[in-house]
Amino acid sequence: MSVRILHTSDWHLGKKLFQVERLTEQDLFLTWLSKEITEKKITHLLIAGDIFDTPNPPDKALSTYFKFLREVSEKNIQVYIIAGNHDSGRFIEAPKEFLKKENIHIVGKLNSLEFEPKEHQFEISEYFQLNILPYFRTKEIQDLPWYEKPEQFESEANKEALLNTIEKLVENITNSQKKNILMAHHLFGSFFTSESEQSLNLSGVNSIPLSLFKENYEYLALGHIHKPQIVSNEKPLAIYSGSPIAFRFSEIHQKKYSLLTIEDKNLKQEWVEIPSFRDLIRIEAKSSTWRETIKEKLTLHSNVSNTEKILLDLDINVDEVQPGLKREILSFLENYPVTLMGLKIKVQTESENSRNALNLEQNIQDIFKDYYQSIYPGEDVPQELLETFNLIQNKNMGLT
Ligand SMILES: [Mn+2]
Repeated sequence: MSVRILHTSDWHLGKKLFQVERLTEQDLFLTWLSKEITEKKITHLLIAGDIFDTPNPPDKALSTYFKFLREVSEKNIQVYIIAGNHDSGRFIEAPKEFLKKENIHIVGKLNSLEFEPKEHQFEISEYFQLNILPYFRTKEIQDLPWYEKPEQFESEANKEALLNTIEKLVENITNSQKKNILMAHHLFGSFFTSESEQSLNLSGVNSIPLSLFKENYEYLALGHIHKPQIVSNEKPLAIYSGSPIAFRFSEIHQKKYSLLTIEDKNLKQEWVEIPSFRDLIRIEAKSSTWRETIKEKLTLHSNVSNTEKILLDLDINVDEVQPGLKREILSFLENYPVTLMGLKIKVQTESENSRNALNLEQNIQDIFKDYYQSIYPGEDVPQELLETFNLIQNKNMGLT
C-alpha cells in the first residue's frame, strides 16, 4: 500500500487582518482540506506548527480546529501536529492523550530535561520513519543533556554550542536503519519570507544548516515561512508548505500544500494548489483612469467562488490635490463586493519625486542622527552611542 502524505502548516486560526475576521475563510479551507484528504487518498497528515495565531486562541478558532480534527479522526488516517512559535506548546498538547486514541499525534514542546526520543519518532512504513520536533527556543536547547556551555560567552562559540546540541538532538531521533522525514517549525537553510512571519532567533543562529540532515534524511516538512518554497532540492528535499491563506497584501501568491507519495523506498513530491476562499487585491491606479483600472481588475476576480468580500488595498496617484476624490472613490466602490482595507491618494509632483529619491539615498546613520536631534535638540550624538548603533546596524545587515 502506498503512503500518501499531505504536508501543510501555518494555519494561524483566529488571525485577523486589521479588524477583519478571517475565520470563515479558514473554516472553508479546512472543509476543503477534509475533502481533499479523502479524494487524494491521504494516509498521513502533517501540520507543521502555528495552528493558532495566538497562545490563547478565540473560542471560534478552537471550535473550527476541533471540528476539523473530529472529521479527520473518522477517516482512518494518521495525523501529526507540532506547535509553532505562535502556539502555546502546553495548550496544543493538552488533549494529547485523548487524541492519541484517534491516531492524532501531538508534540507541543521539547521536554529538554526529560528528553525521550520515542515521543518524537513515528514509523510510517517499512522503510520510512517520521521524526517530529516542535518549535524550540534557545533555553530548551541549552537544557538538553548534550549542551556544553562555552567557557567564555562569545557569540561564535555560543552559536557553535547550540548547533552542536541541535545536531545531537537530530541524531537522537534519527533512525539510521531507515529513511527519515523530519517535521519542524523553525528557520532552515536560506528562504524567502512573506513579511508576516515573526523573526526567530536562537542566540545568533539565524538558520539551522541543512548539512545536519545530509545523511538518512529524505524530506524536511517545514513550517513558519508563509510563502511555499523548496529550500533545497538536493537530498534532503526541504520544503516550506506555506500558509493556506494570504494573511497580508505582501502574501498574495498562489497558496499550496506539499504532497508526498512513497512507494517502497522511493519518495516523490508534488505541489497541489489551494483555492482562494477570499481574494486580497492590491490596485495602483492613475487619477485619470482609476475607474477603468478598478473595474478591470475587479472583474478578473469576479469568477472566484467565494462568498466573502474581496479585501482591497488601493493606491491612486494624482498630479495635484483633487477635493472630493476620496468620496468619489468610496461611492464608486459601493457597486463592488469589496472591503476597502487601505486607500492612499498620493500627490506626485516633479519636485516631490526627486525629494523622495534623495530621502532614500540618505544613509541610515544620518537618519539616526536626525532622530537623536529631534529628541535632544542641538546636541550631537555621543560617539559611543553612534558606534553601538553602527554595530547593531551592521549586525542587522549581516555584515559582521
Ligand atoms: Mn511561525
